[in-house]
Amino acid sequence: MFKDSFKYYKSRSQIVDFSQVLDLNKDTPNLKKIDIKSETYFGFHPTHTWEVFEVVARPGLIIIKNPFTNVGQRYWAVRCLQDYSKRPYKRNIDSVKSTADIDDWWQVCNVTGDVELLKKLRWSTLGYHHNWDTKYYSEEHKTEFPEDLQNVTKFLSSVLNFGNYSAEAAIINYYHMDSTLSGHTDHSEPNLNAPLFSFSFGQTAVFLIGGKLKEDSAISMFLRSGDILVMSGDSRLCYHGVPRIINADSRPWESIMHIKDDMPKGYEHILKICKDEKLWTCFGDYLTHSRINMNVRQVLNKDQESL
Ligand SMILES: O=C(O)CCC(=O)C(=O)O
Repeated sequence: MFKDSFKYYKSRSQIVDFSQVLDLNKDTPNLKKIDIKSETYFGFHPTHTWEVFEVVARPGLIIIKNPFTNVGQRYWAVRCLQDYSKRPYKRNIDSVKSTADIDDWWQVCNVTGDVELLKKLRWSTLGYHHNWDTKYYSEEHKTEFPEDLQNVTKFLSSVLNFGNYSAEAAIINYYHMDSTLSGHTDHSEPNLNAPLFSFSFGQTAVFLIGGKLKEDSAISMFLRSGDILVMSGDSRLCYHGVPRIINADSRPWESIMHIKDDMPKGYEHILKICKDEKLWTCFGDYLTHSRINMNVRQVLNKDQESL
C-alpha cells in the first residue's frame, strides 16, 4: 500500500534500505527507452543525447535523465528562488502573520542572513493558484504565467510528441532535508489528459508513485537534480508523494561549462547571474541543502478560454 511505503522511506528510527528504489544511474528492466524528436533549446543538451524512459509498471510515466546543461540548471534555480518566490505569486508565507508582509523573500533572506526565514518558504503558485483547501482553481485567483516556463514546457511537449501544450498553473515546491510531501493525486485541473511536467533541482528526492487507488502498491524512484518527470496517460491520476530527501550524489549545478547559450531575449540578466560565480554563490548554497521542484500543469481543455 502507498501509505506503508511512504512510512517506510520517511522513517528516521530505522535503517532504510534504498536498494529497491528505481535508479536511472543503473540498468533496470523496469525502464523502457523511448525515442524523441531531435531539437535544441536554451538550457538543454541537444535532445539526441537525452536518455528518456517510460516506467514499465506505470504506463505514461516518463522520466528524462537530467537533460540540462549546468547553466540550464542554474537558470531555473535562480528563477525559482529570486523571481517565482515573489509577489504577486501566492506563497505559503502569505498566510502567516510574521511573514505576510514580505514581498521579496529571497532578497530579505540574503540581506538579513535569516536562516529561519529561508526555511519558511515551502511553496509558491503561479498562473492559476491552487487553492489547497477547496482544491479548485478559479479565474479570481490567477496571476500571469511566466513566459519562460510556458515556453520550456511547450518545447518538451513537442519533443515528446504530446502536441500543443499550454502551461496555466505551476506549483514551485521548496524542500529542506527534513521535508516530505504527502501522498495525493492532482485532479483539480479540468484537463486531465494534458501531461504534468515536474522538474527537480538540488538535493535528491525519493519519489513514490502508486496507482489510482490508495490501496495500490507504490514504486519508488530517485529524482536527481535536473531530472524531468512527466505524468501522462494512465499515470496522470496516480497517487504520488515525496517521503524523503537525501543528499545528492553529484552537484551538476556547481561548475559551468562554457557552451553557447541561445538565451531567449529578455532574460539576459538571469544568465548574467548564472555565469558570475560571485552572484551565483547564494543560489548554489541553497541547492546544497535543499531541493526545488517545479510542477507544471495545463488547466483548461482545448478550445476552453477560461474556467
Ligand atoms: O516534488 C515533487 O517531486 C512532487 C511534487 C508534487 O507532487 C506536487 O506538487 O503535486
